[in-house]
Amino acid sequence: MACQSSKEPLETWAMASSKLYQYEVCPFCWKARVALALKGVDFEKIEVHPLKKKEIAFSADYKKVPILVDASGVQVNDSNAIMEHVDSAYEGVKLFAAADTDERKKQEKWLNWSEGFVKGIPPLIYDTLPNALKAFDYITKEGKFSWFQKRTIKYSGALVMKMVAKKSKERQNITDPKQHIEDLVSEWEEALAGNEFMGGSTPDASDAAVFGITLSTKGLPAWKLFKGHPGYFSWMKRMSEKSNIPLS
Ligand SMILES: N[C@@H](CCC(=O)N[C@@H](CS)C(=O)NCC(=O)O)C(=O)O
Repeated sequence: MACQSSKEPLETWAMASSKLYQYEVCPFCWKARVALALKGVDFEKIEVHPLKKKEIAFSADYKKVPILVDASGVQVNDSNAIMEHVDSAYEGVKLFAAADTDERKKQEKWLNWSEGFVKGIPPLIYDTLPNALKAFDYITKEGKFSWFQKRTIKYSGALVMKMVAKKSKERQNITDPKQHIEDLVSEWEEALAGNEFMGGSTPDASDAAVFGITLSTKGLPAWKLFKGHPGYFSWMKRMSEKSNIPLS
């Protein structure tokens, strides 16, 4: 399956050499995708079977996604580590400022904030079984898995994620998942304080993280929530332009 190249021009080129092992609906994977796109790095997306995970069998100890295997064969696990690796290994917009600077502290602050933001997403998108099934619908459109595999992933994935989301909602004391995300979106809008990006005139790692997390809801009912906040949506459009990742 991997790539829908006509829709995502900069993300997947014919001569792709780096490989990103991912799930299409995984917000952490989207963080890595945005960082790679902002840096203009060509890469191939490899969709991982969430139950068998044979695509990442090469990774003996780390069994989560995203995993990046870069053009030199270096394996990098974890979305934040991937963003840092990509930033230091490639030219282009700087996602991270030098350590111990005020700029870096601000980036760390909003990256930490994004860890809370991402936790609010599952309660929102897997709140009911129909919504959870919708979130897994993408799998029926992907070409790589067999008909049977697609159905197994869709139904088992939706059931598991609905349960995970319910537990997560309770743990976080979230009473209204929609309102919870609305409040965080307003907080982000306010913190932008009229700047184009959290990084100022160019996106930084926190912009990449928050935009990536937002993109993981593309096509789902939750997506409308983000588009309903004018300041946030304008920032999304600017991020879309910079990363060349379309919003539709
Ligand atoms: N801290 C990691 C979290 C990655 C993560 O939790 N990924 C999930 C998918 S969204 C995963 O692979 N879970 C294990 C599984 O599916 O078995 C990161 O930022 O990359």
